[in-house]
Amino acid sequence: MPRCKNLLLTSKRRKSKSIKQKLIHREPESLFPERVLKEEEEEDEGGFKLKIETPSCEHGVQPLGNLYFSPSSVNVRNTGLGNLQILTDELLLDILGLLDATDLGILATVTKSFYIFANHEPLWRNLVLDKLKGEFLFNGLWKSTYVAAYHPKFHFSGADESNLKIRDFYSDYLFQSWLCANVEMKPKWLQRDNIIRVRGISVEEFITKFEEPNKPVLLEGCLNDWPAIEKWSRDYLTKVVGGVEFAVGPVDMKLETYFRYSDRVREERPLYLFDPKFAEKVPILDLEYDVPVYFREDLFGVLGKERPDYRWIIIGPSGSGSSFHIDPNSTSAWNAVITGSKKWVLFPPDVIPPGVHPSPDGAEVACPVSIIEWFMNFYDDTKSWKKKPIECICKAGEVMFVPNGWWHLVINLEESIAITQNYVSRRNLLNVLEFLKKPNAKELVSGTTDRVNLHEKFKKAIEGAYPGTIKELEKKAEEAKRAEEQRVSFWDSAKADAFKFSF
Ligand SMILES: O=C(O)CCC(=O)C(=O)O
Repeated sequence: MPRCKNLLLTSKRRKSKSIKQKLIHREPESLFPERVLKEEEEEDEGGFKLKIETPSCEHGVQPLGNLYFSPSSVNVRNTGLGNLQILTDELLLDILGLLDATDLGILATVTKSFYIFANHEPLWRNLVLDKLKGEFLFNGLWKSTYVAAYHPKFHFSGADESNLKIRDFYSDYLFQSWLCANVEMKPKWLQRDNIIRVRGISVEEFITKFEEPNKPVLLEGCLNDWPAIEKWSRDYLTKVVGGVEFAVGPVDMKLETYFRYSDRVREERPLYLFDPKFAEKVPILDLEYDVPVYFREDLFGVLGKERPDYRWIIIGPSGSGSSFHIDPNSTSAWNAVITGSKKWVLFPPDVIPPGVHPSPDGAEVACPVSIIEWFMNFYDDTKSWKKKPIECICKAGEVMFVPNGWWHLVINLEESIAITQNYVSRRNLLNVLEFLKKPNAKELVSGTTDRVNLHEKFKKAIEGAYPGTIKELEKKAEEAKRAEEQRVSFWDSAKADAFKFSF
């Protein structure tokens, strides 16, 4: 995962999972899958609707299933790759990712197949980010952005060059990549709303009903006095931040440059602005929001400047977001939407979301699919599960409470600006200490450079600032554990007695 907050997540490219059959049962002559998708959508709610003004699939690439309806039965993908045809598309693209722009350009002239692979936009995105860092003027396509930066006098011959159609090229991988960049969220993915919403509850009620039992909740009406709610428009932010650069994936970018990109982007995983130092960089932003009353206890504060990263400004276009992860260092979090809206899907700590594969030591999480592909391929799996995920749409002015250990995925339904903070309170202090003490803390702990010593430093600072607190919490936890064991054994014996009586 490119964002620093989500170091637990190593995002891997999807395995090419077969595209839903319905996409491929089409007339052989239909070379433009998107037209067919639009027609199918009307009558079959299992189809996908494309965003308006979706360009046809890059260079006319079709899903592999279409090959079976092709009169020629030739896949130009293979004939044009020679001996390399045995490689999977992913592997081939990984190899092409080692080439520089000139070699890619040359390769694109070799065969139709190489033309398609060497023009694959994510390869050019990597080249742009690698070479130009955040200093690029995105013009809608990564390749032409790259070329414009290095050869300003060169002009693409317009749409023709960037969208040359190749007949009889079939690839699920490339087709899926285009589909994911252009598909609309289905209404049924947005419908489920089973989160508890509260307004104006007391801090005590929040603690007993949600924080203590570690349950998510959506808090309404607690941002009313934030100046940010009134002020943080695009124009205002661009003006107050001036030339300051923010963290966007692997690079730093000026806000203006980022908005230029996000206005034109159409990709499966849009770059996301996620900056942990925004308040230090632009102190006025710090003055325009306030920690909601429920989250004022902030025990990592005892570490002063040595505390791990804990607050972020988040900005992203529709379709951007965070794929499944658990928040760092066993902290809980709140996420306040200032403009826009976000769809949330959350699973409790004991339920691993479908399609997600954490390593046994928890140091890595492989989530092979993008957010949108997760909805396409895994969302429906949870329909029959007893433990359903918690879902909702969090709108401007609302705050999500994300309890520690919960898996969550978030997708922006429109351009959104949000603030999130991760925190430690007495309710999760023991969890956090236990997490920091793990033998593989070096891999697990994030948001700080001194990962190994964080446990000792934090424990010592808490003991200094709040003497006796850790002991007291440990005693309480021990009592709660004993009470739970007694409750379980009472029911076990009651069940055993009932069993005896029934004979
Ligand atoms: O994209 C978002 O707003 C969610 C961020 C998130 O999940 C996180 O900060 O842990």
